Amino acid sequence: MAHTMRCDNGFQGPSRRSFIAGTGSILGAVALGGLSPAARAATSTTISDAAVVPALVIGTGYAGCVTALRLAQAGVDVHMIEMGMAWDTPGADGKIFANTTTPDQRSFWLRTRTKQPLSNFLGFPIDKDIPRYTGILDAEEFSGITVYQGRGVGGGSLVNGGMAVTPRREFFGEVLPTVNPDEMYNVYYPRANAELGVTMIDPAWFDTAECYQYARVGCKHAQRSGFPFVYVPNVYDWNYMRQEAAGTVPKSALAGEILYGNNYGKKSLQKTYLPKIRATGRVTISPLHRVTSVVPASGGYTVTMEQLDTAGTTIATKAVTAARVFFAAGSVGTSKLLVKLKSTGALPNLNGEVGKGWGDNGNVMCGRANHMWDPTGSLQSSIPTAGIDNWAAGGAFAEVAPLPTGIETYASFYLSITRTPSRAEFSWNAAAGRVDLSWQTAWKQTSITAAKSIFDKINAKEGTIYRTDLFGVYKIWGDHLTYHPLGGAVLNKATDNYGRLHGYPGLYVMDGALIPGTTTVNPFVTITALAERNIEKIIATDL
Ligand code: FAE
Repeated sequence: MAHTMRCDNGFQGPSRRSFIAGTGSILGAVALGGLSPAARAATSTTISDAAVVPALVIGTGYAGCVTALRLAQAGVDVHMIEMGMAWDTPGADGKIFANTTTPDQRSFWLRTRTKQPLSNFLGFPIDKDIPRYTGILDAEEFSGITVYQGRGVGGGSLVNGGMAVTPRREFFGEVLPTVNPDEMYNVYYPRANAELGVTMIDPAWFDTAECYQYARVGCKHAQRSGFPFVYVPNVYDWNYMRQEAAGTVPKSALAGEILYGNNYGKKSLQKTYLPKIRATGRVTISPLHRVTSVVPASGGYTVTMEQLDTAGTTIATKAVTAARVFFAAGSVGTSKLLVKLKSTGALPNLNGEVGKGWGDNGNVMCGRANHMWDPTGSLQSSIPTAGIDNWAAGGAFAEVAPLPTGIETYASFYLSITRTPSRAEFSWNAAAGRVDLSWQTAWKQTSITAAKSIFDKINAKEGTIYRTDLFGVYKIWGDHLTYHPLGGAVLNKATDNYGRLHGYPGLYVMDGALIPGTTTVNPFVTITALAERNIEKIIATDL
């Protein structure tokens, strides 16, 4: 029998008005997806060696898509360079993306063994060998932390949970202290929510859907301990999920698809910004091209890139001239490039803030073992839609995450975003020829403490304990990773207050590297809104 509850709509998710606008924009994007032949030609070819282009965007995630769309709409021809694959062609199983329960070569970026965020189940390791391939999820290992990132046209939108959260306005000063909140909350957050198609689950359906029993159990336990429980907006198509539940369409969220891509239902950038970008006819996208260098040249900058095959081998090197270069390679990708280019003398005038101010958004995971009378369900939607908002009292916002194993686990699983003071720095390791990150595992302790402020209390109230079998043998906390890298080229420090890199006119940072380590909630709406703000200013004043 479903437990009936009322969660707060605590977040400034989309209003009814922006919901309608968002839906309209999706339909508009789909309609525009029928391209003219000229537009198709413009998007099907990759960039040529020795090309001279007005604008080059490195990366095709949220910031890269916002940048390319707005530049193209302003009449600028744009070339987007993406190290990952296009993800537009089905594999041997007829699907573009692999399932979370059966990872294969499509699942990981150039690894011969999976590196799943939950490494163990019932104490047993669950990773397995796979062929080395330019797969979709990169588990990039630095000393002390593994940073998960999406690889491919669409960036992180291909692999993420779709949780589309606007930070509470009272905490915005912690997120972007030099940005005017009025313009963000009046203009750019609504614009981002509308373009991304952000909507809220229907509470009546949440209350009864079998696939959200795990979230209802999470809600019940949180509320019994006095914690505010909130619905969290998402970009998943809820009507599609209802049809999945009814068995009338192919399953995606209800088949455990998430970390390695969703074949249906999730409105990734492939269904929002990218069709609009293609419809302009002004944008070329080059997948499997990795930028390695940017140096000043007459007419702008020489951008060097490697073209990769699906084994990750360089099959060609191209050098193009771009009048303007927009770094949108993600917090880690942009920071690594800038630190290397400054340290190796390619861009020596970048200032000393480059590489600094990097944080993990306080990510920490844990599971709780419930009593037998509190099953969480063998069918779990892979799309999280609710969380515990204890930011004001304890510095933690915990999303109730699924464990879509297909069997009853009696486990509640959480990804907490926490307030943490630790910030790391990227530096060039000349001997090894790579960029290192100064993160220390012990820095996660503040995050664990913040998360414990919620879960110790719930465990005491419910008479339950932590799961110790998910991250190793007798290990409670998933404190080895982040899904939310932020910072490394912080706004108004490494750049001016709109992302223009100091020292190099025509070079811009657009992505999560601008945000100094925290968004207090899941980050992609803020990354999208900030990019919308910055590119509007850049187009108005620099072009
Ligand atoms: P991103 O989306 O990472 O795009 C950067 C792109 O640049 C990528 O496609 C790279 O492959 C490409 N690139 C990097 N280096 C190069 C190079 N040298 N040359 C060419 N291309 C390059 O950046 N956030 C939420 O708000 N809600 C969620 O529910 C959520 N869940 C997540 C779950 C997982 C498993 C992961 C990994 C992340 C999740 N995130 C979530 C984080 C979110 O996806 C991330 O903050 C954004 O994708 C970052 O956007 P950017 O535009 O900064």
